Amino acid sequence: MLIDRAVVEVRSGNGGNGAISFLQEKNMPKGGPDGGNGGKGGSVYLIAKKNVNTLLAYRHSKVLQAMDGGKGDKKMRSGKNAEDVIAEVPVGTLVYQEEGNLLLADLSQEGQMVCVAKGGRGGRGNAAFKTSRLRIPRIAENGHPGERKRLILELKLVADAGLIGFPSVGKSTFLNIVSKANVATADYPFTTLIPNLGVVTLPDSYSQFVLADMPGLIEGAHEGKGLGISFLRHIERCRVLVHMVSMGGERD
Ligand SMILES: Nc1nc2c(ncn2[C@@H]2O[C@H](COP(=O)(O)OP(=O)(O)OP(=O)(O)O)[C@@H](O)[C@H]2O)c(=O)[nH]1
Ligand SMILES: [Mg+2]
Repeated sequence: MLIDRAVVEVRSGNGGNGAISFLQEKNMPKGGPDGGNGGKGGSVYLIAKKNVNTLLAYRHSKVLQAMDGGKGDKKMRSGKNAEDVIAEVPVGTLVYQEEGNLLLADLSQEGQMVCVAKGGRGGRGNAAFKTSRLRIPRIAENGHPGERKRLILELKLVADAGLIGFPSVGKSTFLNIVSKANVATADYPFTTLIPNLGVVTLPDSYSQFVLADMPGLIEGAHEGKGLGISFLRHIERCRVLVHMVSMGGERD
């Protein structure tokens, strides 16, 4: 199975409620309002990372959830802001909102980050409602709710050149020779199940480009034959396609 698509649910935290409280001290029995504000709910972010190669991690942990903000407290104490959740995805990940199939982000650069669920704002405590007219406010705000969304993550490799061709024509062998990649090669078809990347350094030793080795392509792939069309999305972003042809004669 190609790990290049995953469905995840993201949930940001609710904001904490504001507090209703009045200062009570021996020498000041009727102190003013001192209810603090609620803390912010945590947000969920996705960040593109070069060292992450697949969406495999999202096959198993399908929910990314941030915590709720803390409640406000007496003595003007604000609730704790919840920590954000920052999840790493491969460079080249497209992020869609499932509802409406809306493209939210195209994470094509290392370190690029997108907020996919914003944490709820904390509610204001009653101290914030004090005015010259309203000296004893008995009201506070509830925290704002967090968001919940289902996302579709889709990985398209970002490569300069892509190697395509029938199974077992030597695509992976070629990649291993021209780059430092060390991918499996064997004399049976469909040895390569997921695309592999290698960095090719040119003889001037300054210029480099990224070469992608693809699974074998057979006639009818666009109709689902062989490994089907699911990996073809990876070659859409290659600037050059190199079609390898075996010189060994007719295949059986
Ligand atoms: N005779 C000969 N054999 C080769 C050559 N290049 C690769 N091979 C052999 O051909 C077989 C298939 O090579 P791979 O590199 O795995 O081929 P591939 O195109 O990546 O195959 P899939 O991943 O299955 O699509 C291996 O046993 C290689 O050792 C070549 O130039 N000459
Ligand atoms: Mg191969």
